[in-house]
Amino acid sequence: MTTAPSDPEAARPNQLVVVANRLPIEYADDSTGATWRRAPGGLVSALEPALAGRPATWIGWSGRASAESEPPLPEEIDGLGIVGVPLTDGQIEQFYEGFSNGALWPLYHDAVVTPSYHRPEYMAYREVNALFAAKAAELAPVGSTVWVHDYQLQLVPKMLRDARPDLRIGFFLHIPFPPVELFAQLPWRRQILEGLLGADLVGFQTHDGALNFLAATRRLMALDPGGDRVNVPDEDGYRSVRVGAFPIGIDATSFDAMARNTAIQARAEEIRAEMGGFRLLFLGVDRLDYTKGIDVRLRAFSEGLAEGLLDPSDVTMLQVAVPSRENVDDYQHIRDDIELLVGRINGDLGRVGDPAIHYLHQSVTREELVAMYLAADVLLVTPLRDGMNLVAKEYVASRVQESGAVVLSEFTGAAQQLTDAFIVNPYDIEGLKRTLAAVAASPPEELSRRMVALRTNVFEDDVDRWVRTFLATLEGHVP
Ligand code: ADQ
Repeated sequence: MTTAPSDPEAARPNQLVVVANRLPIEYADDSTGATWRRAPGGLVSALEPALAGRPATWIGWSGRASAESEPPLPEEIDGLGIVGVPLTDGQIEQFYEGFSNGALWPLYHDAVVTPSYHRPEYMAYREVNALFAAKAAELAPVGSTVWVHDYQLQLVPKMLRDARPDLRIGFFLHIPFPPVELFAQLPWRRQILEGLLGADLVGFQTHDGALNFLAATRRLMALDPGGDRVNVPDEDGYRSVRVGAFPIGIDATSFDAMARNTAIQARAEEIRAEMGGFRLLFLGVDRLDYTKGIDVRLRAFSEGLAEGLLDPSDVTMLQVAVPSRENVDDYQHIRDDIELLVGRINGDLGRVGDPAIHYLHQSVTREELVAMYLAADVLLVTPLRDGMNLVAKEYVASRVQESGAVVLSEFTGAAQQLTDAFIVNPYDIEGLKRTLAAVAASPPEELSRRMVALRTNVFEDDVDRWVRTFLATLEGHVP
């Protein structure tokens, strides 16, 4: 069925419609009263350069259950049109916490915890995807471009194409796409593949992700992908869908500028002083998620201390874990596991006023985050699997003195690009421990050589390039 846009005369092919699970705004109830404001960071900052200069609308969920009484959503923020997709408590539980984060998230991250597949949750996923698709079909001007984001909305491209074949539809997956042997577990694998193939361009963080997807279309749908295209049968014969890797970057210049701010530099000094006398500060910064390998690095660090590979008077560690998905069982378990581990390590290896591991379970401001990046000598990024990992890139962009080191899991998308990091296998605690000791013993010139190379990469492949390349490929400016 084809639905016309509400104002079909308003053909504005230059218009960009972004469809993402979350709107780029947050609800704040502070001294100035209850209000909506722009959420800091995130996808909206990433897309900002692309949105400037062309009319754009963002369709997403506010992050609050629709039953809550609160001020209505703003119609626009900084020139960006805002359109909410209200969700009920039941939909949030089944579509978001259930299918998205209990089935798809673990499955797409190598099933590091066991995915749970529940039919009512998939039904809710389909129902909510239909709500997003209907909103985009209603609002997108004739011939315009719609960019759909991430694993929560994989059915939207096909639903939208069925309703509005005039649109140019792009999809980008921010998390890994798993090997077909794993993906094949999913009872609704065919629906997901058909959903994604509704797009003109399907983008992944890495070549491996793109290849896994193409292999799934071959194995599970008997299609015959060739190169970076797969032909999908439709009523006119077939439609060609382009598939590719578009590794996401960060706004490196803004991290660099913050790191040159004297107040933030002073705060970095203060953090080091508050943590006591040591030569090297190891830092971890993550959403508290079982994919991030937080426990792995805590174990390697503490074993390194206990075995004398690392000198306790020389090194210390700060782990910041931002609360995440706290209604999902596996996230409650990982929090308990990590906090038990931190307690044990500090009990065994700490001294009064001098814990081996400083641990914060909280979100920090961007300024404080950059101060931490500036204060830390070694960043530990040890996910068991991660689509990209922006923290690694943010740390590099903040190291304006060209010092410091990144220990980086080979199972992150970032490892494909940040090849001058110390690349580790997070499943190999012995190897990780030895790498920590090697980094601690590395001459500053060697670390600086690596950091210069890392910075070149992060500044060249920044978010602006990501957006421009994706949209140019989708809109046909790139052959
Ligand atoms: P995430 O899994 O959320 O993103 P990541 O890429 O590291 O992981 O981004 C996390 C963001 O949160 C960073 O911008 C970081 O600064 C911020 N952050 C982390 N801890 C914080 C804290 N304590 N306080 C405040 N801010 C904090 C998903 C995929 C990734 C992919 C991104 C983007 O899982 O693989 O890189 O999307 O595509």
